[in-house]
Order: sequence, then structure tokens, then C-alpha cells
Amino acid sequence: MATPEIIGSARSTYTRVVRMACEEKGIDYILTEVMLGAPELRAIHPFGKMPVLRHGDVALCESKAIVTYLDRAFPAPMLIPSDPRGAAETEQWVSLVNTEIDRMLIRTYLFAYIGPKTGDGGPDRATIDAVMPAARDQIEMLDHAVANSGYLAGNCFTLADVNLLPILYWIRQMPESGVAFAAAPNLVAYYDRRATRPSFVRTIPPPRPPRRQAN
Ligand SMILES: N[C@@H](CCC(=O)N[C@@H](CS)C(=O)NCC(=O)O)C(=O)O
Repeated sequence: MATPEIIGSARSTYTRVVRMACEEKGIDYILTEVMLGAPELRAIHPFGKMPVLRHGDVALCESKAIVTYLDRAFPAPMLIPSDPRGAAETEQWVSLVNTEIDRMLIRTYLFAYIGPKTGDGGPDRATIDAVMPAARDQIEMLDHAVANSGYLAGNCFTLADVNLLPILYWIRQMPESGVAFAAAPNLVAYYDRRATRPSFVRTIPPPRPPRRQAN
């Protein structure tokens, strides 16, 4: 069988989700590192986002679709449970994280510190201050969500967890979200356990390259 090629970046949370899925399933894969908006992405993703996948004659975009494909195309362990309830709860959490939590905690809050639009002027304080009340609420909600079973969906490790962990990796490092995270005991315990998984450790993003000096 052809080796899956993940086209994206080791620093991208959504690329990391697909890489972690491969690691969990023991799939050999190639990561082709590209910049945001690269032609290799545009060739597959209509909006040029990463990651995209090439596998034989299959070309796919959107991390959830890519992982669903890999989960079914390759043998167990399965990241999406086969029972209707487990599958739906996994889907539910992937959707909540992708539509709400990623938008708030990564695209808005984190990017106010390190996003492509932050220049030499430093963090975007107005955005950070505006977003923090809702960001704190989201962190508290996640704390409740993992309190019972120690997993996001059901009683086992699924794609829902794979999809959340790369976000937690960033938000626990940042000043305001780090304080909110540290005050969420269930979420801290959840992260401390799940972050020891080889799939997580083997996909830790490399340090950020230094910004180029303006002349
Ligand atoms: N819904 C997409 C989102 C992918 C996404 O937003 N990727 C980010 C990098 S982590 C990206 O390509 N951003 C560039 C952009 O939005 O133009 C997925 O699940 O794959």
C-alpha cells in the first residue's frame, strides 16, 4: 500500500491531529512541510488550508475527513468507535472543538500573540482582553467535560482527544489561558496523562523560527 503523504506543517494544530492519528494507528507516513497558502495545499484544499493528504490516488482535505479515511483504510486501533453512540459523541466533540474552541482559543487568542498578522508591535492586547472571558468559560467547560471518564467522548481514547490535545498544548503555555488552565484540575490531570502518549510526544512542534529583522 502507498505511504500516506501529509502536506502541512509540524507547527500547525490541525496537521498535528492527522499526524497523531497516524502515530496512534502505527501508520508510516511522510510529512511534507509547506508554508501557509502553498500551491500544494491549494491543489487539494479549496481555501488553501493545511493539512491535506495524498495516498495513492486519494487526495483529501479537512482534518476530520482525512482522519476518518485513515481510520477506515488502516487496521485497528480505531480512533472513531464503531458503535453509533460512541461515533456520534466523538463527532460531536470534534465539531465543538473545531467550530468553537479552535476559533476562540487558537485563531483569536493564541494568534493575538503569535499569529501571522502580529508584527513587531507585540501582542494584540485589545483582542486578548476582549476574548479572555469567553476563553475562560471554554476552559471551564472542558474541565467539566473530562471530569468523569478522563476522556472527552465516552470511556476511551478517541479522535475527540486527538483533536483537542494539540490545542491544549498551546493554551497551557500562554499567560492568561495558562492561568485559566492551571485552575482547571480535571483538565490538568487529563492533559498530564494524555500528553505522555507517544503520538503526542513524537509530534511536539519545533520551536518557532525567529522573525526576520526589518532593514
Ligand atoms: N477545517 C480545517 C481547518 C484547517 C486550518 O485552519 N488549518 C490552519 C493551520 S492549523 C490553516 O491552514 N490556516 C491558514 C488559513 O486559514 O488560511 C481542517 O480541519 O483541516
